[in-house]
Amino acid sequence: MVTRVRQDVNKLPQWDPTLLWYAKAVAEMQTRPFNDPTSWRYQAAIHGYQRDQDPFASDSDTLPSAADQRTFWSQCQHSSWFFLPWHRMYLMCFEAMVAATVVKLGGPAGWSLPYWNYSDTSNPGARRLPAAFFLPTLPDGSANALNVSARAPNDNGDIGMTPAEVDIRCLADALFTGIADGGHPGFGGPKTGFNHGNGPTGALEKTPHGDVHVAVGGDSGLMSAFETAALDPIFWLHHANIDRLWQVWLNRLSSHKNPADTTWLSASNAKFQFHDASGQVQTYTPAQMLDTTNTLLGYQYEDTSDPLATGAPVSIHAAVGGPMGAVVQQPAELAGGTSAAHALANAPTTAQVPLQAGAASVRGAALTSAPVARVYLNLENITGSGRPGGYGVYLNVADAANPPAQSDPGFAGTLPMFGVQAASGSDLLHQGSGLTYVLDVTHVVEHLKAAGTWDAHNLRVTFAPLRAGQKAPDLQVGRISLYYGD
Ligand SMILES: [Cu+2]
Repeated sequence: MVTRVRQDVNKLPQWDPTLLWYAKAVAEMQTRPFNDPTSWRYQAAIHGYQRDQDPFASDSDTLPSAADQRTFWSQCQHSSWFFLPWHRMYLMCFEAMVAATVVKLGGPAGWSLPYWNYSDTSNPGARRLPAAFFLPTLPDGSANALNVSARAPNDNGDIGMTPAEVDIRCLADALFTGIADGGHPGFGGPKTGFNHGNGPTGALEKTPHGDVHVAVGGDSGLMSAFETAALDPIFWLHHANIDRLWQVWLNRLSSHKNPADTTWLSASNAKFQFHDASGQVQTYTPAQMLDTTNTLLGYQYEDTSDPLATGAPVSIHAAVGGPMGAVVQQPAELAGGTSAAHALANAPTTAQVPLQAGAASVRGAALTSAPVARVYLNLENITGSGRPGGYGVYLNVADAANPPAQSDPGFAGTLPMFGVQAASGSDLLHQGSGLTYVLDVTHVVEHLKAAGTWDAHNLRVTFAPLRAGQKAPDLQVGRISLYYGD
């Protein structure tokens, strides 16, 4: 039963009651003690927590018990097929807490979380922070709790986010679940158990999700790391949009389906516990998260229409039929990879990737008669510390020291470093194999072949910082490899 509509923040007046009440509720939640599960800081700690990164840490903090922290904190699921359902659970509980707070403060019932559609190409201001998130005061002159200073430098909300960082080509991916073998990581992420952030990342989770995080947070802000992201009130509108894009993807094509695997549906290899708005502990499963209009969730989005124009790229996966007509992926074939780590810097760097001309015979050779094969660039085991922003990736550019604009056909995509520190083992909960991103570079390789700049024995991969002043003291890509796949 739908009781709430999550609205597009860019279509709301600057101080629409939804935003005004959000600001008041955030301020109220910020006054609650840290060990209160409905407090602002506790809610953010559910996503990630590390004491030495807590900007509000104080000697007067009363922390929850160690057992409580282990059960409820640092639970966010990343680089996993649980990314979408886990964040849906998280938003559901948070939204109910804000709604209850609004009522307590004398506001209307039924408050619902708005979403930030930064990918709306019909709105030139879509990539700017909505005004309610940077104005210093509310209309009555009191402080605005939605305005936080720990963000990337911005001019009237303009954080310099580019179209490539909010690209939604992931909506053309046919499969929810990737295989994590060097081929496509899936729209929703690869099959994992409980996973806080190692390994290949699903297409939606990389872009726009990760890019928007680091574009808003910059090189020191809250949004750029798991442990602080949810302390920024814009986090929740960003994730409402990611949650909406899940529904948009499902609506696009009848062949777009959620996993039917009971391991995913019941989270039988993981356990997701939250406090509901009344403070009761609940265990939720992805199976409960499939229909936003069910009794538990009770919401729908103002707009879930298909934003990709007619004739938009349809993934090759859609054409591959498996048993019973199911869409399947064949194992990817390695075309070549580096044998040493490549260090990233605050200036462009280039890695040489040796390719074996004879490798990947069937699909590699057939590449010229596309679309029978896809080409995937894997950036594996990216490790580092801090908040190093993001990189643009280019293949075989002419002037590697001065890479061209992101509109250049040699531009392969972005590498957001959201979560790199958590994935690198700098925090006790994780093993530390780093982030792994997979870029579908089929279109770039086709362009290079047509331009005569493709070399079957050597690939040059250039990494350029997305923003000046990014710090990357110990950031490296463990291995760079190229795969042919479906
Ligand atoms: Cu996020």
